[in-house]
Amino acid sequence: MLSCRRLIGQLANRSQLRCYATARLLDQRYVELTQKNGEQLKYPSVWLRDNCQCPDCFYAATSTRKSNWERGPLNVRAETVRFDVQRQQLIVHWQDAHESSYDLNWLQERDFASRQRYLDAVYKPPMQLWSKTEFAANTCEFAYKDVLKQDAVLLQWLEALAVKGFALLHGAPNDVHVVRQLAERIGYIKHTTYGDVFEVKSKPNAGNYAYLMTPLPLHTDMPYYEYKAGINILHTLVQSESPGGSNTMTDGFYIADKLRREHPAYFELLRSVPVNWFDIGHDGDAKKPFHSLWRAPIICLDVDGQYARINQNTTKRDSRFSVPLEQVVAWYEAYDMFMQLAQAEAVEFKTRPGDVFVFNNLRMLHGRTAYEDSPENKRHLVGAYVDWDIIYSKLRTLKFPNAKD
Ligand code: OGA
Ligand code: NM2
Ligand code: ZN
Ligand code: ZN
Repeated sequence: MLSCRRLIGQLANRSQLRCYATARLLDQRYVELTQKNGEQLKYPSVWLRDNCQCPDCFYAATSTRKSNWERGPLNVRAETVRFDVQRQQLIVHWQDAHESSYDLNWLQERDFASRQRYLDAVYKPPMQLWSKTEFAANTCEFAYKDVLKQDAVLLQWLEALAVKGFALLHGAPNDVHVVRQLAERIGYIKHTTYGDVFEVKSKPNAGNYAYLMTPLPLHTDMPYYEYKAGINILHTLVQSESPGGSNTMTDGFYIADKLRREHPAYFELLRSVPVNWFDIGHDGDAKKPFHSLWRAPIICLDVDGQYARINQNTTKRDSRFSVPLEQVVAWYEAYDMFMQLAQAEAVEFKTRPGDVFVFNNLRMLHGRTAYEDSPENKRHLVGAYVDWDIIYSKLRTLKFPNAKD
């Protein structure tokens, strides 16, 4: 039998279709709705009052609560509750003579028991972690021009970045503005101490290890930033014809998870011991000096205990290790295991001119194999960053253009 919610979804506006429900007050603290099929929905009355939808309490133009409470709604009790079948609404009468009504649909969408549904659908699509052998199956590829022209493709690209952690674009023109165009297609480019658009090529007096032709071991960019760059957009204009110059990549969240399963004590050390990440110098000839410093562990979890950020860059790890002496050796053992696992799971591929390699810089360890750079044999990439706040926002506007309604 179809659930009430599905019926409403499928047959909206057919007013003859009604869900019968009964409402009751439990201990004046909760309101319980029992639907005809026996399904129950339960809401704290303080939350109902806090989210009253009447024009005195709610400003429809911005879909937000009005700020008429100084201390919050905790002290107003519900007096009576009933379900109005005709209007398909829960009606609450409060002790201060206020009345609130809530559409059943609205309540169902805010069911506390199904809260994960909202987090997965709207907050962030669940990530799919992958091992080396699953690389091909997780590779999503798009045509550059389609990403620029079609919103549906832009959405697929951003979804792939959020879920798989990387994606490849093909067919970009030989133009240094490609990365800016992609960043602005999403929203806003990120300005950093390396500028907004940066050129990755072998440079004399290189101000960053990435601007050499030596191997660039697995790392994440900018661990030395509190607001670390979200995605890295790397456009290949010229690829080295020498052997090497290939990209390497490992899913850092997959590695963290493997470490957690196989070596929980090491995981705990890398999750908890803070490392000082630093970057001191200046970029190119502009000579604007910088001194970046951010203290954070290698594996960072978010408030839900999900993987949030990996920090790793050997060249940016400060020799000032500001932890108790007794933690140091154990930390190095854990770090060594993490890097062994990361290297064992690293994939390697060589981009061609016109390719744009885009990846989640909070998640993917990435690097590059050594190459020979000479006047006749060059390698030239152009890069830019975009923050995840901007990307998720764009993704949601594409997926839910009527979110406010
Ligand atoms: C970087 C980087 C990869 C490459 O510049 O941080 O990871 O292919 N570059 O040169
Ligand atoms: N670049 C490419 O974190 C880093 O310093 C990695 C960043 C120089 C902007 C390289
Ligand atoms: Zn109200
Ligand atoms: Zn990098």
